[in-house]
Amino acid sequence: MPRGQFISLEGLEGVGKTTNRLYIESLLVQASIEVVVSREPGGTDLGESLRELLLHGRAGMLAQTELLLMAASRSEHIDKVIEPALSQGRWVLSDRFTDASFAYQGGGRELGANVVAQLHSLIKADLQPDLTLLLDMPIEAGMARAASRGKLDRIESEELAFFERARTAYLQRAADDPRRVKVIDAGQTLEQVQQAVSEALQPLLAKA
Ligand code: Z5A
Repeated sequence: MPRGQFISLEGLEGVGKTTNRLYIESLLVQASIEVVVSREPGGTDLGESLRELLLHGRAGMLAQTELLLMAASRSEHIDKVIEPALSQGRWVLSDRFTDASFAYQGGGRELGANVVAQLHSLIKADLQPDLTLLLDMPIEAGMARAASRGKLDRIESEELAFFERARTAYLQRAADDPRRVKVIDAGQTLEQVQQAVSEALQPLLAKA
């Protein structure tokens, strides 16, 4: 059985990840591809408990504690959900993966890319998605979209400079690996964004 394809969706607040996750899922289902849709932090029972702590726990968590908890969730997710699905020929669509730690903890929290990479090698999270869609738009515009959802969680409540550093780190990841990471202008109309998403998926769909 051929191994499944692994797609991750990334981007800052309000860029439309959930909206486009649903769209990608519908494209894959139309193509008769069996897909496991998941997310980080989360994706397993333990990962979802860690997510609760990470997003809604008390303020004052150390940056390195945040990184370690993200990594713990990721380790469980890879071992119990992603690898089994891919090896059974199913595709995996994950709402965020390793690039998010490079962006938010490496960039936003200023821990640096080397620390994130070292931790990933320690937990054997060197798995790379076959395709990463990075939805990108100016931070204030994304925040205005996200604000319409109501109360902000612990990370969403950070200052603007934090998100600027995270965005820079995301774009650096894309510049370092343009074959894998496709940057999509999320500030366009939803139809235009979906057109770009669909085009980025074509090389993978052609292999299915
Ligand atoms: N995190 C981390 O720090 N380190 C890590 O390693 C990992 C994660 C894995 C997870 O939150 C948090 O964890 C996240 C990073 C951190 N923290 N922050 N801050 P999440 O991923 O679950 O939550 P989110 O970032 O808020 O994602 P989301 O729920 O998918 O929201 P979204 O991207 O904003 O998507 P949306 O709800 O589809 O869109 C927002 C609104 O915009 C909505 O009303 C849409 O109808 C609208 N929309 C979407 N597209 C368009 C277009 N094109 N035009 C106009 N309006 C649009």
